[in-house]
Amino acid sequence: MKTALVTGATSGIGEACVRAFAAAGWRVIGTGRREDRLQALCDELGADVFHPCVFDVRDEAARDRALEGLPEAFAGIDCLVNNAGLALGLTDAQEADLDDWRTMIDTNVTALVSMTHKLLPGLIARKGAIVMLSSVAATYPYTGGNVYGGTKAFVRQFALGLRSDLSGTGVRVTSIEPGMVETEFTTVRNGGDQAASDALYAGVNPLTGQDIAEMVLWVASQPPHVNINAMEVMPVNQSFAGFKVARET
Ligand code: NDP
Ligand code: 8X3
Repeated sequence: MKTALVTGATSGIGEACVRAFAAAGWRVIGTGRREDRLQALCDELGADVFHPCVFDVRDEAARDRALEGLPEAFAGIDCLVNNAGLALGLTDAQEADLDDWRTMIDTNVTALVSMTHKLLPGLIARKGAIVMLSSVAATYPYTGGNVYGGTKAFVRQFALGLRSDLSGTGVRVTSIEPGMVETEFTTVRNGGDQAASDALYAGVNPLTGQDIAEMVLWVASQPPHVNINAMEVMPVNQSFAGFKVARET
């Protein structure tokens, strides 16, 4: 029985990954700050299948305590799903809140790098897999995407760079790059404004957390000689817009 660690398991894509991996016969460690949600997953899936780890990914000491306290059955991690992340705000850079930028960088970049570094020795020993949640925002800039897009471009490039470094170890690394997935993402981005989230997704038939979770599971379930480097995915109703042009007259 293999074990996956999914960061950001309290909601959206991460929560769906927990269910998908558990249904496929994996043990799953789920992390997040909202203990009640992790406990609910544990109640649903059973303590022999799901182990909750409550910590803020930016708090390395809390993370290390949680990892050191893993039950023996969950201690060997075969797949790290680096999913925890967020966007804050959609304002132009010149009006953005620097603290929001710091929070995105600390969560989406610094914590993800640190978690990866922490688990790499074990993943190498077990010839495991790392799946990173990047975004279409890594490749396609949009107004107000500034630092969020920058963090996701980092995630994509970090994943590809890891592939290079880990050559010969048997460890597989993948960057998953979704477009619009209806989760709590847009509510969080808009400071808790559920109506803004509902308006964005209305009539779009967006991707679901489960759509992405099935891709993550598929990537992690490939035969050992197959590495999916990157996967970009959008809802059919989302596509590309043209360049914007500012006119001086
Ligand atoms: P949600 O807001 O639904 O879920 C985000 C998850 O990240 C939650 O479980 C949250 O847990 C966790 N998280 C955020 N900050 C922290 C923190 N400081 N410490 C611990 N956990 C944290 O969003 P999604 O499921 O949509 O997002 C998951 C990932 O997918 C993100 O990296 C996002 O950038 C990416 N993505 C999302 C897309 C979308 O359209 N939804 C598209 C492309 C990529 P808690 O609050 O309990 O700590
Ligand atoms: C989330 C998708 O298009 O809002 O990464 O940036 S988008």
